Amino acid sequence: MSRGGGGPPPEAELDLDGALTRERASVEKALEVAVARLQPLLPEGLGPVVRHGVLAGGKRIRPILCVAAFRACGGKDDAPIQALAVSLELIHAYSLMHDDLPCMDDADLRRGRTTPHRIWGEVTTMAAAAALIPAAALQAWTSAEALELEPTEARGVVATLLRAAGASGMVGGQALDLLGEERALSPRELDALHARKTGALLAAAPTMGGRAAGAGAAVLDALGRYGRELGLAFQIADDVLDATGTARELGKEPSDRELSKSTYVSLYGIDEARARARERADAARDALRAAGLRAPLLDSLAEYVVRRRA
Ligand code: GRG
Repeated sequence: MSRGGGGPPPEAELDLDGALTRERASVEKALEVAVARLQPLLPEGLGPVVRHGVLAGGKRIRPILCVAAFRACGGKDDAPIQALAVSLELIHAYSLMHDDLPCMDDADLRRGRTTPHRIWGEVTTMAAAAALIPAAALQAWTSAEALELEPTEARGVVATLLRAAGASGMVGGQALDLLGEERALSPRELDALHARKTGALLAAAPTMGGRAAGAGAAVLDALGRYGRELGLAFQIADDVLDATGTARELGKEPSDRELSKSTYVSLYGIDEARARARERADAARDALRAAGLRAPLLDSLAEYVVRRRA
């Protein structure tokens, strides 16, 4: 995969671990606020489930991508963008809670902890997770207002989130995944599935950040391409980790083989899957460079998604 594209020279090295620690701390604070706002509205018994599902760890890559893109596009105001960014994490949290249910992956462990349905039961977990979907939409809408976006931009930001979360994005991808179990998918089918299931929300994150900062069409296009490539790199790396990692390392039981899923590893083997993840990450970075976007954190995050250990 070519690097360069005529843009500025490669970014100076960034202390990614330090940056991630700082960014995660900001995300956690904003998530605490979002969850606290939801607590009094929830029927009795759902509060702790929401806290467990949203606040119990996680890499927080989606909100970090959103904030990083916002800053790269000249955005300055931190509190409202953090609030917007966590709308992505609320959607992500609900999806993991549902994904772990017995009718889907039937998982006991997530982020090194017992899954909520094993503690509070399926009905309570399903309801608590479902409450996060409209909460996320509201969170996106109120923070678009706080960012004082023009109505068109505000609508665009919220629509980007909801489209990525919905039938043409994550939910559609998950449905394809469930329906495709026990069947060998072609490379094209697997890419299409994961572009929706995992890629859509990851691609929405930088796009929302860019839109919130008032980026123009060319930059938004580059952020979209960056996000789509990074999304597929992330999923390929996820499949490699599932095939090579232990429950202790991953914080969850590896499950792809047990569920007879088509994965990038079943399709290509571990070495080629790793190489393909790296190609996608390079393509993501190329998209930034070709648009002349100086974005050291976004650049490093593309590297991070393929070298992460969990
Ligand atoms: C009922 C069809 C239907 C859909 C409901 C369950 C669901 C919606 C969607 C599932 C989406 C899903 C689980 C996608 C997987 C994405 C993925 C690779 C998750 C792991 O993300 P990380 O590694 O997790 O960012 P952490 O724990 O770090 O937050």
